[in-house]
Amino acid sequence: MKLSLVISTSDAAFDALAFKGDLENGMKMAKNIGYDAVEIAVRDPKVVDPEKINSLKKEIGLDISAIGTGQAYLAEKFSLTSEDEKLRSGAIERLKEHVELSSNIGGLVIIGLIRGMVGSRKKENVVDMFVEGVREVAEYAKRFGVKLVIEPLNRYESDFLNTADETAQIIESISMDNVGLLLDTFHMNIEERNIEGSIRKHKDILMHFHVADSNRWAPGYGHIDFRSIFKTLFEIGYDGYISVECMPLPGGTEFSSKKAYEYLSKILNGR
Ligand code: LER
Ligand code: MN
Repeated sequence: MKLSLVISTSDAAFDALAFKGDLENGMKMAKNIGYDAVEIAVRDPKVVDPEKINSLKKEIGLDISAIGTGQAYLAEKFSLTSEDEKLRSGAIERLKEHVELSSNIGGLVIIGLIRGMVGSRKKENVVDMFVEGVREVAEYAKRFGVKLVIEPLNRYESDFLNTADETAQIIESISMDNVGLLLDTFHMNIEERNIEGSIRKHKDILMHFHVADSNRWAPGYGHIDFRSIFKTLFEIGYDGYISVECMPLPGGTEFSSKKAYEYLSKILNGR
C-alpha cells in the first residue's frame, strides 16, 4: 500500500497559473515529506495542461493517485442526476474530459458530489439516472483503460449514497469492471456500523481509500482505530493507495500532512 496526499489547488478555470503554482508547490511538499503520489481536484480539465503535469511528475518523482471532480458540481452545478438536461449531459461530458485527463496523467476518476442530490424526488428515478450516466462515462473510460470510483459521502454532505452497502449495490447494477468503490474513513465513521466489517464485505470492488481521523484532522488526532483498519486492508490484500484527505489540522497544511505521513507509515511498517 502506498501513501498519497490530497492537495488543494485553486480553481483552474479562473486562474490557470495559480493552479500550476499550487500544484507544483503541493507536489514538492508531498515529495519532501515522503508521499508516493498526490490526488488533485480538477474542475475543468480543459484548462489544465497535461504536459506540464507530466513534466512535474517526472521532475519531482511523484504519481497522481486520483482526480477529484466535485468542483464541477459546486461551482457549475453539473450533476449526473440533475433534472436540468443541460446540467446532466454537461456532467457526463465533463467527466469524459476527466477520463481523458486521467488517461494522460494517471489517476482514478472520483465520482463524489457530482452524483447530485435526491431532494424531494423519488429515489428510484434518481438511481436510474445515476446508473445510466455512470455507465456512459464508464464505457468511454474503458476505451482509455481508466477506472472510476464512487465514494459514499456522509449524510451531512449528501442525501444520495451515504453507505458502503448502498454504493456497492449501485456498482453491482452498473456492472462494469472499471467502476469501483472509494471508501473514506471520515464518512465511514459517521455512516458505517462497523468500519472493518464494511471494508471486508466490499473487498472485491474496493479501488481507492481516503483517510482522515474522526474529526477530519490528520490521522492520529481523533479516535479512529487506524491500526485495526490497516490490518483489515492488509488481510483483504488491498493494493491501492491510502490517500490522506484531511483538514489542515493541526498546525496548517504542511505540519498536518507531515504528521499524517509519520503516523500512517509507522503503522504500515508495523511499528
Ligand atoms: C471527497 O473525497 C470527500 O470526501 C468529500 O467529503 C469532499 O466534499
Ligand atoms: Mn473523501
